[in-house]
Amino acid sequence: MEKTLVLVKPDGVQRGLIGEVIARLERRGLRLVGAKFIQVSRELAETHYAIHKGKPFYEGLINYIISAPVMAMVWEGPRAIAAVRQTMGATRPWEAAPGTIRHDFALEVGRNLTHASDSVENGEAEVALWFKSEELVSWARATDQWIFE
Ligand code: DAT
Ligand code: MG
Repeated sequence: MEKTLVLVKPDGVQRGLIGEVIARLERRGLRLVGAKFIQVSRELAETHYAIHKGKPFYEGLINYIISAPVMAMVWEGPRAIAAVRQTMGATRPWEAAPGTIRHDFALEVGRNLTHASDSVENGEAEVALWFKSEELVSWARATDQWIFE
């Protein structure tokens, strides 16, 4: 089953939107397998966003993600990467489809509330970066048979 890293970034935490994000992912049918509320170190932020190093927004992005606590989670499900990206909406909130989190709660690309892995490979790498294997819970949910085909 595909796993994806989801972050409620500092703006989402400060705005009281952790529950909103979790509710939408639960409602979609995704299964939570790990969660922790943490203050991100600069080192972790730089590793996580290494692909963006050198871009004009990089310094601002790092400073934003370490500016306050984040809610880090791992969610799983069939095609979880694509499903969660769809629920988050486009990176630029003004281009995000109505009904997505970024459409419904954000206006600026640098305050777009959430992170979600963008490929199966990156999902695996990001889950391993943010979570130790013993922090992930492998479990059967009572409703799985009604959600997973
Ligand atoms: P996403 O978060 O949708 O995966 P990304 O990986 O391209 O988007 O970029 C990571 C984050 O960096 C994004 O959520 C917000 C910020 N960002 C991206 N492009 C930006 C830009 N042009 N100006 C400011 N911030 C940007
Ligand atoms: Mg990305």
